[in-house]
Amino acid sequence: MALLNILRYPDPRLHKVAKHVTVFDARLQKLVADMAETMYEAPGVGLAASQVDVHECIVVIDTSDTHDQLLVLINPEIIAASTEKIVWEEGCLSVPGIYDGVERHVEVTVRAQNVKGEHFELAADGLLAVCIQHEMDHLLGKVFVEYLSPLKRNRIKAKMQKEERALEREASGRPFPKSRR
Ligand code: K1U
Ligand code: ZN
Repeated sequence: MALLNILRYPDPRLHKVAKHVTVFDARLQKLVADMAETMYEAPGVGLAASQVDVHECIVVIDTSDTHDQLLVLINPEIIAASTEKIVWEEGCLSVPGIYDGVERHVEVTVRAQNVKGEHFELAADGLLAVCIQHEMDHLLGKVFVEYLSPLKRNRIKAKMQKEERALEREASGRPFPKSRR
């Protein structure tokens, strides 16, 4: 297995729309295993393939306390959603350190395929329902900060860009200028 690189907002590749999966082979099994390892290591409770620069409709989720309830959703579709909504404080592995409230359906029913291509349906509420909606947004090229006000979003973008420059400098071995610390 291997750890995958998680794209960081505002990387434009996070806005690509993922394609339907049609081939259920060993390559897909390895990708799912690598995504799960990457999610657990981060640590996070979900990961969409878009976040690791693979633009295919694949999601892994584990919201259990024991980290042993891996859910794999391939080609997920929401087939029912409650009218009741909730504002949930969300995070994102592509926007590390940022948490903010997003309005989501309280309950959703999702239809998806497993890694063998078999169809199944799942009814979810609480964090699992929120996580499914968050990950399915990734597949559509949408990052949760896009639900926030333009002011908040631009502040987050500027903070992430500053962090990116610092990470690039660190990797290059060049010192950070004192005036910009
Ligand atoms: O898609 C992602 O970037 C994963 C994201 C999923 C998510 C979390 C919360 C609400 C909606 C969607 C995360 O996993 S962020 C990290 C996180 O929530 C977490 C990290 C460590 C332990 C428990 C949770
Ligand atoms: Zn995310």
